[in-house]
Amino acid sequence: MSLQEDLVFRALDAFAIELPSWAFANTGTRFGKFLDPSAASTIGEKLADAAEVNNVTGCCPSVAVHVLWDFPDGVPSAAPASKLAADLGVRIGSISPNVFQDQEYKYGSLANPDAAIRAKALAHILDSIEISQAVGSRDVTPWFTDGSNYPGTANMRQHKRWFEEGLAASHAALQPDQRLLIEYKPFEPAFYHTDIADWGMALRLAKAAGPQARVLVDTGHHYQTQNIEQIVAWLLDDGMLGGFHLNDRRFADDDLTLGSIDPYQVFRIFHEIKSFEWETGRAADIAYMVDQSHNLKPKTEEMIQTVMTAQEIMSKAALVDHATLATHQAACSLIDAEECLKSAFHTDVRPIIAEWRKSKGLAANPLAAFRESGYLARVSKERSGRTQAVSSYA
Ligand code: PSV
Ligand code: MN
Repeated sequence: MSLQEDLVFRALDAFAIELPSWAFANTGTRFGKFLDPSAASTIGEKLADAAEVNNVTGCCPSVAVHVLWDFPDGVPSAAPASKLAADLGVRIGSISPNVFQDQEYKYGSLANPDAAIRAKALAHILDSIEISQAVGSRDVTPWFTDGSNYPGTANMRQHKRWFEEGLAASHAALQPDQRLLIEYKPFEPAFYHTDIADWGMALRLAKAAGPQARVLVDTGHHYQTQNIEQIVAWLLDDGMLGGFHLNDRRFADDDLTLGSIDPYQVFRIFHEIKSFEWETGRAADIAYMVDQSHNLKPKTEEMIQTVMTAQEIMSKAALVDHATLATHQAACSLIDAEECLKSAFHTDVRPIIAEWRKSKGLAANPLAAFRESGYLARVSKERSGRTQAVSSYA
């Protein structure tokens, strides 16, 4: 086996990608939804689709769920779903509480001025943590829409303190092996201020919440031109990077296919992780979750495309010659350092990945294998014609 093959094989062996249940359901924008006859409506169908992606890619062992969308009655529906997932060869992954959809949350959740609503939001997060424990899931991933739309309408310092309180109370319910991942987003749906707007705020709140809290980086939740890989580098260095919500964006939180707009940025992010691992000699404990939902592309095929892209870019990042790069950096050999990075990015890793797949008994091309399986035609027939539940806050 060549050095390149060895590096790629080891990178792929260690790279598990979590799929979001909501990617398989009908979704849309506030301008409309185009219904897909193959879209999943129930948690059972979402798990079946995710399991199909795992069957052809071999690297998606878990499925992220949104509590209200997937387990509306809590533990009673989570337990059978967990059993079904196991039967399908996957498991329930991160658990997202939902404290933004109900009418009560019009003016916020953990930072709502009404103490009763703050308590309701906390109770839902605690219920979600109970679900995570019932299904054996490690990560709880709340995302908050709290903020305000107009200057002067909210006390931002007070909001911060309410978040410190609510997240610390949530953290207190975790089992020792669990994590609370704090996600940030600069805007939408709040358009003047968002309570957890950037990685600094998420980091600050994670530290205040407790030792098992980490930051979740959703790649779509940044301003244009923001240097995401630097954020990743800092969080890694501080031991505070919990995971990713992977997607691509052109304008805002577009939820586009990973690497479809700027694959070099994804590469630079993955490179920071590989560089950290090379320097420290230990694997970074990161949950790689996809957070995308597609209104136009066929959903299951899109997930396979995303996973294949993630594997390609991670493989490229694994090929960076860290020792040589470090030498060039130390000598301030700017062109050589940059070319060293770029040569890994420009390597065509697809033949090596095909070999890795074959070594695992997988088809060399998961997308082609999925298309040949007839799964899409079968579920489209089974699922079409009935009212599609829409899993979206949009
Ligand atoms: C919000 O934009 C977000 O990124 C959060 O992670 C939610 O859980 C997810 O999208 C819902 O689609
Ligand atoms: Mn997200």
